[in-house]
Amino acid sequence: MAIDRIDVNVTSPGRNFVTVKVTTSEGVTGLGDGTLNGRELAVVSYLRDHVVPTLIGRDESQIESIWQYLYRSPYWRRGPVTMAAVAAIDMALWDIAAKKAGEPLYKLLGGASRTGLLTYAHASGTTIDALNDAIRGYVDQGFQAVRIQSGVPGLGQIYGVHDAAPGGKYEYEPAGRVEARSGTGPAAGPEAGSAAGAAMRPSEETWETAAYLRHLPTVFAAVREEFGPALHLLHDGHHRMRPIEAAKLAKSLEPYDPFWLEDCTPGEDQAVLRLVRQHSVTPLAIGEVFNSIHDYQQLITERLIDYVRSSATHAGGITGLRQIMAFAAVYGIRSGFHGPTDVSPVGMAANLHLGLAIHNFGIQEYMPHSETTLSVFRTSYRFADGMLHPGEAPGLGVELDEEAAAGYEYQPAYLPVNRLRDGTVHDW
Ligand code: CS2
Ligand code: MG
Repeated sequence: MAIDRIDVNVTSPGRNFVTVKVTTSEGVTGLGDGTLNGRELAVVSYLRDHVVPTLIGRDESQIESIWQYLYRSPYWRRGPVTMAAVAAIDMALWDIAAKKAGEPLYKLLGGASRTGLLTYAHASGTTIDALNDAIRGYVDQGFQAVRIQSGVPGLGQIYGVHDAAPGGKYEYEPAGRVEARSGTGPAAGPEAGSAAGAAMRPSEETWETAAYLRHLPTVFAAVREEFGPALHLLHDGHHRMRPIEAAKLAKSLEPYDPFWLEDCTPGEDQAVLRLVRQHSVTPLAIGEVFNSIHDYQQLITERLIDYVRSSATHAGGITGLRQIMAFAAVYGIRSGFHGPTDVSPVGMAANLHLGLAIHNFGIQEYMPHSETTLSVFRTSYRFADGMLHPGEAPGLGVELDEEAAAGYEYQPAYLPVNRLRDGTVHDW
């Protein structure tokens, strides 16, 4: 039994996805997600040029050893591109192992620790009324937890904030349908320079933290008044605050009992969270841009966070994320795995199987993929009464319809850029 063949599939059914398919000498196949939003083709090259040729002929059951081989042997460790590539292979090997056992993957990870996974939806609105409409839609579907993002008076488009289409379903793609434009685009920021040669640019948004800090507590107050105390409310700060601003926000949200405040500061300078902790008991979640256990060392050992936000896709697969969660368990820190639409259905299934099995599960993010995406990736996970379950199909339980996938060519698409009013590039 050996790895016979590895295909790297790139498809764009509504948004871009990178999927690995590993085929064994016995004809068993496994899928893995290596999608890195806006940098997809870098992962494709890493896989095709540097990973695939080294794995052909290896024993596909040696999942841990292959993970260590891909992680340690190239000398250049970690980083989002590398770890997304490692993740894709790792998931595919776990998928194969579970299919060979004829069991859903969670049974190989220790079995179910719960009956389902508490999950949260994304609700947003440019106004509080629009936001409340979106929340109501999710509550009607059975969600018990909702992430709330809102427009800020005086600011224009803010990342992740959209109203429902008139008379239509509340559905949006927060992370990638902002397509790179050909041509010049608006001149923005001090480095805009000459328009010539600016072939592709992401869109740009304007940000002002003071206006946001004034407005957000009023949004939480209005939502609590409308929906009462029981609905779990989450919020994503998208790394936009300085430490003292983050502490101020965490403290000002306390009366509204948030489930968590996510990414209140940029993730790199971790000691700053001590300041936020000194001033507030609002639970903190960080980690969607991290890619290894080492990124969490200080956050976990100092108990500076309450929830781990990584996904299997961006943190080295099931093997990488399982390491992080075992470490977090020692400190009583729980999972809040990243589940936006730029984690493919394959990556989402990996999150769900691991979440069902580990003891320190907390909550799972869930942005349902579009119908177009789901016509290419056939899933067996299910949602009911605010809970997700990975399903009972052998392996990860996701199939890739390669013929359908071939109909959706890769399209360059980038996340937007965030600037202060004076053009300074800002975190987001
Ligand atoms: C967001 C994501 O899900 C989240 O919490 O922060 O939409 C994130 O911006 C994208 O996944 C980036 O690719
Ligand atoms: Mg986030």
